[in-house]
Amino acid sequence: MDKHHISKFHTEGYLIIPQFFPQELMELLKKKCQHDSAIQDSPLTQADSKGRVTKGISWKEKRDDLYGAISCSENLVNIAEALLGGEVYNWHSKIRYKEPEVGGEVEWHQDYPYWYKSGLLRPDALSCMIAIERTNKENACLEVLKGSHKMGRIDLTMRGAENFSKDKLLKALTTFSRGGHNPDVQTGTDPERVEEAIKRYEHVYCELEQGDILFFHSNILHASSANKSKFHRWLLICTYNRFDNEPYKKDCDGTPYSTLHKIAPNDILKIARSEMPTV
Ligand SMILES: O=C(O)CCC(=O)C(=O)O
Repeated sequence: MDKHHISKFHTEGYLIIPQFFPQELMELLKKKCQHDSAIQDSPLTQADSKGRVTKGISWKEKRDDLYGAISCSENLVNIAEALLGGEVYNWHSKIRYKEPEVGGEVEWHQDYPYWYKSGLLRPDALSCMIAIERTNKENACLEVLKGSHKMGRIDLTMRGAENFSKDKLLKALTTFSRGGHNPDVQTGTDPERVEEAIKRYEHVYCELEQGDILFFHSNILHASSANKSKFHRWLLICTYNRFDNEPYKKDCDGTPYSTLHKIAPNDILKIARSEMPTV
């Protein structure tokens, strides 16, 4: 990671690093995911407006398995620290699985507005997407609007509340303004701003080969289409927050700081191999 990469990330809002993780590790990780019933039966399964689903799991706590080890990858975390300019900790991680032909769409959004509601004062957080297997335009790779992180935090708006009764609307607005979760209400990035941003910023398909990684800024506008292809799309996304940016809200959805113990590449591979008999 040199100055050029750091400055590219800050100018464009994202950075792809090819061939970061070895194929053997990615294959072992894929096997673990494929056999993980928590992913298949996940309550986090999300349906888009057409009912197409994206499966996944997410976690905030320290995990002692391969998922946890990769989130603590020494080489990866060192880059996150170089990009954010200081010590980081794992804010959360998740696996996102779009099945062939049914994987759902993700609308244009920024991540920071949600974390802002959880109590992050600054957007000093980023995500790293790890391609467990190839992801391209065909199987719904991540799309970004290059440089759109410079717009700063865009407001979230509530969706689908048009026909709510007065009482229900009041309850929804109260939860929304506090950043809490209300199952009746969906939120999204202000569509008017998104429409304008699409006209001004270059639309990039972040195609990744197996083992490539993609860092993206917490304020970059990103989305992905439905997976209409015959190919699976498996991604691990690890999110890091700067240690001095821990959320001030303790009762919300935020993760408090805890030291991240970095794990060396060989030790991650050992963990992956040791988990094999059990998957
Ligand atoms: O799964 C995807 O394609 C999108 C993931 C995403 O938008 C996110 O993690 O913020």
